[in-house]
Amino acid sequence: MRLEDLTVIKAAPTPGDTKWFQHDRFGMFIHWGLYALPARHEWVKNHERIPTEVYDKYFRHFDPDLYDPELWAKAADEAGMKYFVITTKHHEGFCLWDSAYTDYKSTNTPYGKDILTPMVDAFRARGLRTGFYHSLLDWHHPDYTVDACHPMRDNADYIAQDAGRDITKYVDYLHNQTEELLKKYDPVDIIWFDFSVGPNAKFAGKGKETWRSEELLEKIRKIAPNIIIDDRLQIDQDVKTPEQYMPDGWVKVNGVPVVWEGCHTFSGSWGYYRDEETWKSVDQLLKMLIDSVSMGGNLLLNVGPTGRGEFDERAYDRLRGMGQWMKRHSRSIYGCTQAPLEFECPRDCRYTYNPDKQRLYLHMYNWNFGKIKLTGEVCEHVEYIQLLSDASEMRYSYYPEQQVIDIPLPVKKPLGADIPVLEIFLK
Ligand code: FHN
Repeated sequence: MRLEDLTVIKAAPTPGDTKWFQHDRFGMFIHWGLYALPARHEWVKNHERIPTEVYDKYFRHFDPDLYDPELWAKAADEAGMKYFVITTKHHEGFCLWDSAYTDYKSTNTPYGKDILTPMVDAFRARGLRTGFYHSLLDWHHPDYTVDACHPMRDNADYIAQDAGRDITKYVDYLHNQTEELLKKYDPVDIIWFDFSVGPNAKFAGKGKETWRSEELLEKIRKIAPNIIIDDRLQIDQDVKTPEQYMPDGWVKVNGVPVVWEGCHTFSGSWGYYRDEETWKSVDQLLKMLIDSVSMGGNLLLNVGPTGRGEFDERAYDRLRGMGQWMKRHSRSIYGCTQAPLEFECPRDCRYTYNPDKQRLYLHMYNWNFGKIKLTGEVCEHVEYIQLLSDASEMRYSYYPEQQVIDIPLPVKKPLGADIPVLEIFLK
């Protein structure tokens, strides 16, 4: 087969501009809010059924004196991340910017300043695209009614007061703040709403009807026609968002491959969780990135900064480790996607493919000392092979009758790459 006749999957077209997104592949999620102070999960208000009047102690003590978004942007940039998505407001309702629609914002805390503007400026200064995560749930707003995820869902007195709450006023607030954010920080590249609440035996759910999602999408597209919007308004837009698991293939909707981005934590919590220790290794995190791209997707990897405004050392350690690999191997990530379906991938390896440059990348999760064998359709297209980390030639023997290529490998894995990659030039 001719190279151009091979089967290379492409995602269905999207309303927003996802071309840059599918090229850049790798972003930083940041979950930061008052929940950094209890430091035991961003759902602490829910988990511990904390009433707002008690939770307000975190508002009164929010003073991230060591906050320096330029350090955050540097860490993201050097890790190889190309966009960031910050929680402008999480479920607790606390806003990181000087919103005209609420007093529950960083400018009214002891910190006394707008958090969001310097962050956007710092990340843009390093060339990263801007994404806003905005919670649909709001456990602080006076008109937000109780549902299956509400911290007060077991409190009969609080539930009884729902009669006096008007959820449509909250949804007006949601729409107003969305428009405020998009206008104030234009051009925003991604808006990441989260999430629609299912019904249970006790409470109604909150979905696209509650949020007036169609109306909200129209307002958003009027301000930012090319913005990327996620799927959690219950109306699919530009990107599907599998969370905390690796799909087993290119994500599809009704059998059609779509733009997708997996979002994951380093540890067991999105918000800073001091005593939680299930931190993924650099090797695991790199394989999550490679696996995502090998299936045509993106990886959005989350950091939860501390109440002092810093990334913790465990996060810096993982970001530095990923950056060391990305420094020499980002060519196998940026601009890459799933390899042609006709290419059989060797055992314990992953292919990624840059269709524009006609280069195939073989990521070796295990070092098959002695040799590694390519088989089938790919063999007739190989023109040259090098080790990506140092551009050293990898000589090989091609047996056209058997459709096999043998690539001798030294016993010891070459230095410079925990996950070695062969760059295969195709013809
Ligand atoms: O409840 C949130 C959670 O705190 C976090 O923000 C994740 C990130 O995608 N989204 C929701 C859980 O799916």
